[in-house]
Amino acid sequence: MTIKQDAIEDWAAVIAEAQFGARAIPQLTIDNPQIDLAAGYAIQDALRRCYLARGDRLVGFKCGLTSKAKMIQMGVHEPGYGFLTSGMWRPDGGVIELGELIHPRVEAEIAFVLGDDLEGPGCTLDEVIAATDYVVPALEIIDSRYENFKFDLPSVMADNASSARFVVGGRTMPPAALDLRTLGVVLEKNGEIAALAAAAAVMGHPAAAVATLVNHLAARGERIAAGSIILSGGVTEAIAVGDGDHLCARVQSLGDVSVRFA
Ligand code: OOG
Ligand code: MG
Repeated sequence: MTIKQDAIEDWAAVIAEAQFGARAIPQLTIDNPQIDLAAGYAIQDALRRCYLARGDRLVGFKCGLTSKAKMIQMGVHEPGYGFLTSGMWRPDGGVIELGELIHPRVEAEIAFVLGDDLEGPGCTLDEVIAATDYVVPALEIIDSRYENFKFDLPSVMADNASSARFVVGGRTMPPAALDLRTLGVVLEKNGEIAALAAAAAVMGHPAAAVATLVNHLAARGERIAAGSIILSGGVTEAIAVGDGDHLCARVQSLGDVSVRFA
């Protein structure tokens, strides 16, 4: 069944309103079961145009649902991808405004910043490492616009893979200087350990997740430009947060990144 572009634009407007207004909406596919994964990404593309029309800049991309812990937590067993804009970026050690979000959760991730363009198809882990200027610790604040944080893959991709805010911090390091698989990650909430993992939790190697993103974009006629930031996906389950909570990710060899919620 072909879905008309008008319908894609209408659904993107519904998602945009939920995102900018921080209002939960029913999962898109409940009333619109015809929305398949291709339509979900078409809605995400239309949503991206809404962001850019508001003056946001595209600063990079994200991989999501790339670790077993995340897949089990969300009940979705395939990775997905989203875009990151300048307006989603927050400073390390800063405050995240809860009034702008619905029911945020925090993920510890390894971020890649590209020194060279990356283009698929057939992009490999080694090509990702060669094109990466540096890796750096990141916290992603996800905030599904769907009621009860419940979704299937098409509806969450329409919602830009739950992207809301992200923070990078700690130290930058060239990836060739590290074994990214055995990199230890500790996620703390209010000074206590909330979750732990090694970065291999993400597809065996976080650069492998980035390669799948590059190949996903290639199939859509897009490449990733040098200078882009890429989140490779939460290494553990996401942690729900509320007023006053302080979240910190400590990453082996790469230092800390933290935020507070208010
Ligand atoms: C979808 C986004 C998942 C990650 O790092 O796994 C994600 C969600 O769980 O809401 O960003
Ligand atoms: Mg994430």
